[in-house]
Amino acid sequence: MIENLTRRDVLKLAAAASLPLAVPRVALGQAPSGPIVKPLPPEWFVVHGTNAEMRWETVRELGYLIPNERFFVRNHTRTPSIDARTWRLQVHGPGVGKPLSLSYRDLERLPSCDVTSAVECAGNGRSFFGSQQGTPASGTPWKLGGIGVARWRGVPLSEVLERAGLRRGAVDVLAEGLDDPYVTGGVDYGRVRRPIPVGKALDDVLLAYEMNGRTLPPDHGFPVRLLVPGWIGISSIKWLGRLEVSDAPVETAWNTKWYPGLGVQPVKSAFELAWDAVLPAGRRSRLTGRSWSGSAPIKHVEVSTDGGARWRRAELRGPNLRDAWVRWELPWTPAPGRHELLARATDWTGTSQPDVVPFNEGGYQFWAVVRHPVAAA
Ligand SMILES: Nc1nc2c(c(=O)[nH]1)N[C@H]1C(S)=C(S)[C@@H](COP(=O)(O)O)O[C@H]1N2
Ligand SMILES: [Mo]
Repeated sequence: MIENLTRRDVLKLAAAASLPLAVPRVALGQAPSGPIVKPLPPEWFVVHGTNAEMRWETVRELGYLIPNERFFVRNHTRTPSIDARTWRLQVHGPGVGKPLSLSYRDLERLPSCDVTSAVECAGNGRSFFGSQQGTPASGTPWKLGGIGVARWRGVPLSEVLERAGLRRGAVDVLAEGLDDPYVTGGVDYGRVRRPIPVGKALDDVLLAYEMNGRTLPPDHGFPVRLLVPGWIGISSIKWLGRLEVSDAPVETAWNTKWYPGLGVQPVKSAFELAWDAVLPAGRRSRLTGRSWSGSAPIKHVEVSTDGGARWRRAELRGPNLRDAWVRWELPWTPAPGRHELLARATDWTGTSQPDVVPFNEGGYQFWAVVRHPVAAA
């Protein structure tokens, strides 16, 4: 438990015990100065404003799960500081007969389970609308590092909805975060929130309070976040404060102005390589990567090392879970010079990544095959 204490916890404890705050700064770590609390070493992350993208070249040494300190962060504003002792989750609205106000302890006492799932931003891959298709979309210019896979533990949302007396006529569950209201272009859009249909809410959605066996970190939604397997990241509302169950379809800026009509994430692939990585020429390298789909496990992955002329099947390795990803590898002996690597996955619904995807204003769900430049020397 002790190793999970944040600087804030330490400060609170110190204050509670009225200890002099002469604790050395190094012992506490740096005070969070930006919108993200955890350290963001440049070897691990590319920072885009309030967001931090995972570098794919660092994933090669990692296992199936992305450790909490390596997981990408997408914040509309900044990570809030929430006290779990006073925190409450309100469950209310015309879709429930018995509104609830749950404490952290209440949630801990409810039945829980583990779910291994990706969280992926709908905008992951957005920069390729510009660099690969010549039609830039505005927004965070993610390459492919706006995704991570973790093992989440928490209470199935169905358990809570059942206790709240879910009504037959319930339609949507609107989840709202406790982070600051989102203001952009001079407009205050209110707190970050987005509805999910009741069918999905009852299926596999989790009220997650643990990530990879640790207390949920502040940047990933402490004390409780929603985890919506297979769906775009914005569905998985962090710092959850409220669940409003409606008896009619709900509209918010986050399902009309942004992310309209999106739910399940498409099939995608990434190489565990730096952009413009340099490999040893004339020597056998092991190309590795991961592929994922919100619809089904991955059936096969084809790789081209010559810009798309010829394709070879990669070997799939280890777990291949729906809602998460599969790792793969393939040997390659590059000739000196520049090369373009392509990986194309097909999931078990039979859907393969296309060469080109239609443009959309938001730059969402870029799932075309990405052309990854490397050099051999
Ligand atoms: N309350 C709240 N929830 C949120 C967000 C946010 O800014 N505020 N960002 C969303 C978006 S767009 C994504 S992609 C995921 C990112 O989750 P992560 O930061 O844990 O990786 O959280 C979602 N949940
Ligand atoms: Mo996102």
